[in-house]
Amino acid sequence: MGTPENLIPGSHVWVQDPELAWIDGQVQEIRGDEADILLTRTGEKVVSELCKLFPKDEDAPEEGLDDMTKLSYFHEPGVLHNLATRFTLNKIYTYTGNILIAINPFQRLDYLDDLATMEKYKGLNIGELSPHVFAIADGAYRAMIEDRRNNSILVSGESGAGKTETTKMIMRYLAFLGGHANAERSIEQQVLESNPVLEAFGNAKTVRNNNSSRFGKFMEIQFDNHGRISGAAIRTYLLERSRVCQISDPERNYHCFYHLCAAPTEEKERYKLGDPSSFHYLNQSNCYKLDNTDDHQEYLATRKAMSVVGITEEEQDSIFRIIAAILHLGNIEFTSQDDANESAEVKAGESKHHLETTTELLMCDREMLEDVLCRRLMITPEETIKKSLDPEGAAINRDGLAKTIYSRLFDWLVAKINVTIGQDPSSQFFIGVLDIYGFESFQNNSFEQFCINYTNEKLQQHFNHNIFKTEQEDYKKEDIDWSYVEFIDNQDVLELIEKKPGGIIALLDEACMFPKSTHETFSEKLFQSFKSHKRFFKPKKTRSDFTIVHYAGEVQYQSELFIDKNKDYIVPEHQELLSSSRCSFLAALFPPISEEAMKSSKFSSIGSRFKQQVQQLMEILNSTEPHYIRCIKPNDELRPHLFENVNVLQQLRSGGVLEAIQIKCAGYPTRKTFFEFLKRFAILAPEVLYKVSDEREATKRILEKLVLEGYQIGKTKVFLRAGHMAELDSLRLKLQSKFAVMIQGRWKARN
Ligand code: AOV
Ligand code: MG
Repeated sequence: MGTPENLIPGSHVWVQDPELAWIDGQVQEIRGDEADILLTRTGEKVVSELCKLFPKDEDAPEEGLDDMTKLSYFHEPGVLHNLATRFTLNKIYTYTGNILIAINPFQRLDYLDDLATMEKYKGLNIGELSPHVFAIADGAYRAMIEDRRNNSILVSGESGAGKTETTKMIMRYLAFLGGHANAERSIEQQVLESNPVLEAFGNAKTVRNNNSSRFGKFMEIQFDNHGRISGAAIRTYLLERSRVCQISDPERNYHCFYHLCAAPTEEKERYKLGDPSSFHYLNQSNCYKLDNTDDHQEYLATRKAMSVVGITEEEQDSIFRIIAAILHLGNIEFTSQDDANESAEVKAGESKHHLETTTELLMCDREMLEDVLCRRLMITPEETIKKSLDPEGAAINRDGLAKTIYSRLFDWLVAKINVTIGQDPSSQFFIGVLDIYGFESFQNNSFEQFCINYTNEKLQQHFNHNIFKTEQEDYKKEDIDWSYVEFIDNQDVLELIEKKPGGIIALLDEACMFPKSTHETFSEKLFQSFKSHKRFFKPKKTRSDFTIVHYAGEVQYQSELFIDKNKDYIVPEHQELLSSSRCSFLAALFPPISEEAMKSSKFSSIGSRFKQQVQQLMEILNSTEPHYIRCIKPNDELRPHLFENVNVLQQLRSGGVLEAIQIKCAGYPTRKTFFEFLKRFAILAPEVLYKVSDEREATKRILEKLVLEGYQIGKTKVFLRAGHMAELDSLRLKLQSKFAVMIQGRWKARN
């Protein structure tokens, strides 16, 4: 991409640097294939190969450019420098054509999302004001109204990059556009207040993000014929269940547990709660508090939000009682009745006390709870026997019960919010907003990361397809002169994961159905099946780990818990216990299941169901006009004012942003059918259209009249270069306002 032949002594260039990715300097001398460079920052001299240098635009405006497609030198260092420059000036948004890049500021920038800012962006075309999430939301809203078509806004980026915050801004803006003035429990208020509720129960502090979403969310905001919000539907994806009973330092469990432990004294007494550090499910980590967050205030806010979304006081009481019960349940420890360490029983002392409290809070039978925790029914074709668990087995069993209760509770919350807000059956169109967990690669990666990364692969493909494929195919179809830009497709990773039969999910299901499977036999099967797959390998020095080469990098998965976590199975005794609770709320979470279903204990696969959900989501997305927001995390310390080049570059690469920029710049970011074009722009030069009936010809004449350069006219569409659309639109807008003034003037004159 560099143009070394144009470099001469004195040229300003970008040089590769191991720490900062790119640094700038000036060419001093050129010797053959090499050049001496004087680094601007340090005054040091370095030698670099000519072909590794990139020209630096010395005339670029100091404040950077708000759209990458306007860069005069388009290359990696240019893009990075532009983002860094803007970030220093607190300009966190930058366009790449119609993709918005948003860099997490890790600080409140008030001017970013106040009411005045929303007012400003209302009804403006993209590009008329500085880049903003509101401009994207406004564009989606207007496209929906004008084209009468569903739109979607896809927010992506790695964990902690700002997806959830961005999504909330989009929702606020849509509520602002499509709201019903002054109604306190209006639909839009309920839509907005669903956020704190779902965050309290579905978000937690991780090493990557203090408020990490542990579930995916797609929200369909429905509008009526007048463009007012008339309903909404929230779909959530795969809550991380394991967190309820297992956390590692310095992470936290779900926020709601800490909120409740900071509730007003009277409530804490009612739920028999103490300090979070006294509960096993919370004290596996030393982190109890979040910076800048007061759990007491959060508790009150959650309660209030729950009321807004229609959760009654009584239901709230039950919910928090169940949350408290989970904490007490986690404190029940087991010991062995005999020396053989075989038959578990609840330990004397504290554990008995917690057993008692759990019983009270769950309003169930004490003996039954103890029995359910320590023993398991074994059903064989001949007979049903009750088998004692060993203490370890009992603890696992207890955790299973906790997870089951918590995930049912979460599902209930989502369903309840959906009922309260209500779907509008007569709604004409919607804007879908997707906020889904970002790509994850930890020290330990299990089934959850596998599912999360699979989703991200799907979304990446959607992005690729839209940006790249449609772009190229469109050019091809239209016979437009176009040199192809190669791009990386991730179809092969997707096949590795989701192919049926033979993909990883399918093989996992097989392993789950075969009683003798272990994680080792499962891994072995994977190794055999994908021996020569480009995207899969067995890492060295491990026995059962496997590595997938994802679009965003390699991730090493530990297969230990895959089989267990893939089984969506409720222990029949748990079911029976909970459905017999005297708390009608809890009992209703576990409606009795038929004897037959109970006996068959057929395995249902979480992975396969998740795959199906993701596929459904993709179908919905494919039926909409997509808008993309790519969030970027400027550093891993979650600090304001810190922009780490290497880190950002990695995200730009893995998110396909750089390729998108390249393809956009090289090509024609805007294309319109002749009809669309004329509908919009005939007004600009009506005089040239006299007696022209052919749309193509008409389009041609208008463009010639307006003296735009570089556009191309295809078979059915016109292809415009970056910047053309904005130019045309502003001409149109000027003309329209002139007309408006004229008409107003005449009207006044007449009256
Ligand atoms: P995520 O949704 O992308 O991560 P969040 O939206 O939760 O990330 O952002 C992480 C944190 O960054 C927030 O809690 C804020 O402190 C800060 N932040 C993000 N965007 C902004 C903004 N526009 N202004 C100010 N602060 C911001 V994850 O859900 O972990 O994938 O799973
Ligand atoms: Mg999030």
